[in-house]
Amino acid sequence: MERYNHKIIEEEWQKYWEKTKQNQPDLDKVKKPFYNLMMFPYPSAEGLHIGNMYAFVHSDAYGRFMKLQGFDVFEPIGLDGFGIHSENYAIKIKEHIKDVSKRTEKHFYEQLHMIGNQYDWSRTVETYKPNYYKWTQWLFLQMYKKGLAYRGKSAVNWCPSCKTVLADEQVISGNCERCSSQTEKRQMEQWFFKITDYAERLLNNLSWIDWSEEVKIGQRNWIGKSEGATAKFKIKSEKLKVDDEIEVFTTRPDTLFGATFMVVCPEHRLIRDFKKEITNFDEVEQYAKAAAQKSVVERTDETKEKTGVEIKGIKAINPVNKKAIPIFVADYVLAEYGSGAIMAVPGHDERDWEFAKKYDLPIVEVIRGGDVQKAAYCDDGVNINSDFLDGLETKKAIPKMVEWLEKNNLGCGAVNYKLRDWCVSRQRYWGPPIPMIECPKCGWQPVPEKDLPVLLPEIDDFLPDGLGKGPLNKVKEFVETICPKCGGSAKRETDVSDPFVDSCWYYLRYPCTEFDGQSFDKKRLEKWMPVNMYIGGKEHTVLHLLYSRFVTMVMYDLGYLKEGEPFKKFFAHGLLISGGAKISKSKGNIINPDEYIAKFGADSVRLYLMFLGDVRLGGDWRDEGMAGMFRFVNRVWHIAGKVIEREIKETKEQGLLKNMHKAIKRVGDDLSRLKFNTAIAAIMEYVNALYDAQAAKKEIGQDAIKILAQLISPFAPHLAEELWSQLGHKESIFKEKWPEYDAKLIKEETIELVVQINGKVRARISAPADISEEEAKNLSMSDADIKKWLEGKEPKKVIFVKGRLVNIVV
Ligand code: ANZ
Ligand code: ZN
Repeated sequence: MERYNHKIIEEEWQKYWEKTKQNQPDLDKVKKPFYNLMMFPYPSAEGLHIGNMYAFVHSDAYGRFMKLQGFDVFEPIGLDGFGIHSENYAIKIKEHIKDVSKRTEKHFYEQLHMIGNQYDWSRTVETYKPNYYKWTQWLFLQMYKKGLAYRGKSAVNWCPSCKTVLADEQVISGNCERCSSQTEKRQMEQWFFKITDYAERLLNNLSWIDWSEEVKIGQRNWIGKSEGATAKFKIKSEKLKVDDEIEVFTTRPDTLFGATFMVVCPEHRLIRDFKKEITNFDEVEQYAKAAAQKSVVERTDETKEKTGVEIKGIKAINPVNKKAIPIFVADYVLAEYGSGAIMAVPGHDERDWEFAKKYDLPIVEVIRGGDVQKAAYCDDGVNINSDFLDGLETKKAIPKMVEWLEKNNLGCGAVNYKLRDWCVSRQRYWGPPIPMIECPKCGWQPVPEKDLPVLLPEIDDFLPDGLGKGPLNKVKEFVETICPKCGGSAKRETDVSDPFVDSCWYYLRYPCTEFDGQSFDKKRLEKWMPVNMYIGGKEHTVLHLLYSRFVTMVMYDLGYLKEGEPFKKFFAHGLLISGGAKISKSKGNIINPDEYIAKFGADSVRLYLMFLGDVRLGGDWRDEGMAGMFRFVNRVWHIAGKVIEREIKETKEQGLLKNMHKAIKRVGDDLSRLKFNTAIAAIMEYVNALYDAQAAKKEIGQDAIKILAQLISPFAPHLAEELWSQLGHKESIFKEKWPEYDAKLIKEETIELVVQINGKVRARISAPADISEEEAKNLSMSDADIKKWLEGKEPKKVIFVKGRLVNIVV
């Protein structure tokens, strides 16, 4: 056999796949559909970097493995090209976003071809093409019709650098998700999707979908459900008789007897409504104005000293004991949560306690358990100083108080969510225009569906001006239109929608790209939804993944889909770093995959990326490692060539057969659990065994190479195809079934090692039956799940039961 020439081999097989259309399943005819989806990429204009490839090749190896299991795998690709990210880049390099996008798309698809993934290239989707965004606009209209899209004024996040509003989910610790600038709060009228209507369902379904616990916890926290009660406090003016009441939300209605003051947020209506009665209004207003400017992060910073101002001239009446209590304005109470006002219980809430200490306010103990003059006691306990609640435990006291509030018409049981509605309008150019028209007579009117798409006009000056309107506002021909209801002159909405609206439904489009007259086809999707395996980054825990679930539920409710959840299984990959550091331009450690593919071939790059460590945890790219993997691929090539030349059909040697079947089992088991790196390690051991056999002059049959080609095929598909064809096969290796192992041959060679932490089973890993105590410990401690459970804690003791279990005591 000749020297290994990846260039020729890889080109040849990529052409072959294209010619035979073997990666383009007939979506209506196939019997065992498997939708293998990789998170929608938004390519940067520099092209794909190695971090993107990292995710893509894992997803592909899994998809190829499923194909070998006999599934009809559909693996689509496309690009999410609309959005601030691309637009900011175009502005930076002073080119038109349209030209940049064209160039990016070309380069992006070229790069993806090179890596050899089994994409169905006949079904690509690009969000900025009118035949796609027409349906994004259609989606908006469905939301509007269902009363789930509305225009509302509220304090929204404003990015001064991107010059647009952002959704809450796009603000990460107070900073813009796209450009990292600090965001501000602005009172503006915007379009929202009412995701809060779905809060309970979004939460409940988490109990059964097959996602990692980490991502589920992220969504649960973001939705942030709290159960408690609302209570009404009457407001009393010292000068006048005014009849008003303020509602508070509390998770601890059982502590009402301990509420010794009230705190409202700086934005609260009380300050405006009682302007005349407030005797220190200027001071209050000054504080409120300054506080309203601060970010949520600043306001909720627990390490910062509490500040506030008493609102003099008015008092609140505690509904249970009718005591008049002072009212404060303080920034630690947020406008967006609950009712923007709280009953402060300093004895049992830390923030309130700090505040009470600072302003010398009474602290009353109502739950027994600590010394509330020294610190707040925040746990459950037994009520005291609480009249009809005295002697009751928290679990009983809460419902009793709720009952009392309801009976006296002073409040009721209530549930609160942290989740806010999704702000979807953006004052930018590069997105789908929101299909709404404002008529001076008829108000807001939706664009009739037959008039979609509302085309994004081509304009030269697409820069945002930051005055609160998007660049489209400057385009007269676009803005001026006719009211669909009365025919009078009207104006188009000039905001575009958030790129997350583009990406919240793309997986419905992939299987339906040929349908021109509809966004997606219900019957087609009955077969293809929900997605079987979704792989992507966990940074989208509350962004894309939450939006997609919401939109799928709405489409389901509208009768367009048969399933109400989009992703049966979501698997989060870790991040690739390079030389120990995050990959970034400023660190000078950008890895351009094109170069490495040219030098070592796609197969070696793929193998290396998947060998770097547990994909859940990410990996660290090192050039030496890459070169080492290239040597391994050459070793595979060399031994295969030698064996094929010799023309011995069957391996008879028992030791080698054992190795072969062990490898089949290990690679298959590991791949089905997405343990790519250990699967590759098993292949390497097998290759070593082949070399040992050769050195010992044992006869190696071609069956040994056949198995090697099959085992390596999900990782190195070109190489596998080439070996397969040299073995005399006429069809693609991917038409073959994954090999089966002979259980008798490997009996008791491997066991399932149960790993416990403090006696609880936390992982099961396959290990050699004769594994030593030392090895078992090391293997357990390096398991990704175990690492996560240990949270960096050092074990106190490790108990080992030979052939069975490891128990780590911490
Ligand atoms: C009285 C009380 C007594 C509270 C007690 C807690 C402990 P979660 O669990 O996050 O939902 N709160 C209500 N609205 C607020 C707002 N807009 N800004 C800041 N804090 C607010 O928190 C609910 C608790 O957070 C509520 O219950 C309220 O304080 C406070 F021993 O009311 B609690
Ligand atoms: Zn009109």
